[in-house]
Amino acid sequence: MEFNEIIYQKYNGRAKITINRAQKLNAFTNLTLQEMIKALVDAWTDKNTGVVIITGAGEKSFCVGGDQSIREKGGYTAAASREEESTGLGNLPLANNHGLLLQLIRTIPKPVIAMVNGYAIGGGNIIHVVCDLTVASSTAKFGQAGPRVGSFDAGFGTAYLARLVGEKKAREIWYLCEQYTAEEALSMGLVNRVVPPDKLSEEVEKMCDALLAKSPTSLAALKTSFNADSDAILGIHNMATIALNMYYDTDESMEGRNAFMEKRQPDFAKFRK
Ligand code: 2NE
Repeated sequence: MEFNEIIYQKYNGRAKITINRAQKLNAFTNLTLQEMIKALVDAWTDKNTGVVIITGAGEKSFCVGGDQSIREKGGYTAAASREEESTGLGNLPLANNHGLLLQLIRTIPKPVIAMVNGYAIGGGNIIHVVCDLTVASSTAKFGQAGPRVGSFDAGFGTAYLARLVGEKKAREIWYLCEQYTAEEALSMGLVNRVVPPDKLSEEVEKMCDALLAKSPTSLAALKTSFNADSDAILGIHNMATIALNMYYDTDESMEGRNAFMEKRQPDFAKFRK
């Protein structure tokens, strides 16, 4: 399989997806998301694969969410959709591709480990949130950006996040858009383990060995049963995706995006109702 924006490797029972846009802090485009979807489907159907790793290229970032430089009024540009034709998955809006990716991470009947090597911000944070397990570098930073940049990732990004960290903390994370260290993430239940950056791969490999030594059917059944309790969140997520696509068509949303790109504070006052 050939990819442009991810690196996909399979070895020793692992399928490893590396978001390969380090020059953009691994912000995703539609093509990135579609390639991740294709890789996950391959990992699902490959009998030699028992565990999936998701990470980001370079040392600075896991993923910082949607690529704001290709966002315009109405959403992320159609320019990228020509490239998407190469995946054969059509040109759905970015928010829909993101939702499909989250759903696939949850439903693939194999454990998915997020190996968070730096920034996990916005839609990038939510990718790791829905993974089964998260191992973070001590240099990682976590947070949401939506209300600052004119976006929101509700559903799994809110209701499921709240199950991990609690309602108050989840609201704080979204409303204030602050960043949290890996140690803070560990103490709030957002990640499983924190290790020094030079031990990150080693720790994830150990975790993969431990998972691959277990019964695959037992793990699949456990994963599915853990999901059952939160599967209804998909309905909220899909509703929120419809709302997000409409929001992307507003001046209010563009003020957030433009302020970020112009490196200034957004002025949302005129949009208060
Ligand atoms: C990521 C963060 C916290 C990093 O801050 P800092 O201070 O370390 O770096 P800086 O200078 O802000 O960013 C470095 C370069 O990366 C680019 C910046 O524009 C900057 O470029 P240059 O000035 O060097 O040319 N960059 C950072 N994030 C980017 C992004 N997402 N897209 C394109 N370029 C990006 C800080 O940069 C930050 O808060 N970034 C914004 C994160 C963000 O807005 N994410 C999207 C949220 S919405 C979303 O993820 C989403 C969606 O839109 C739809 C569905 C689902 C999810």
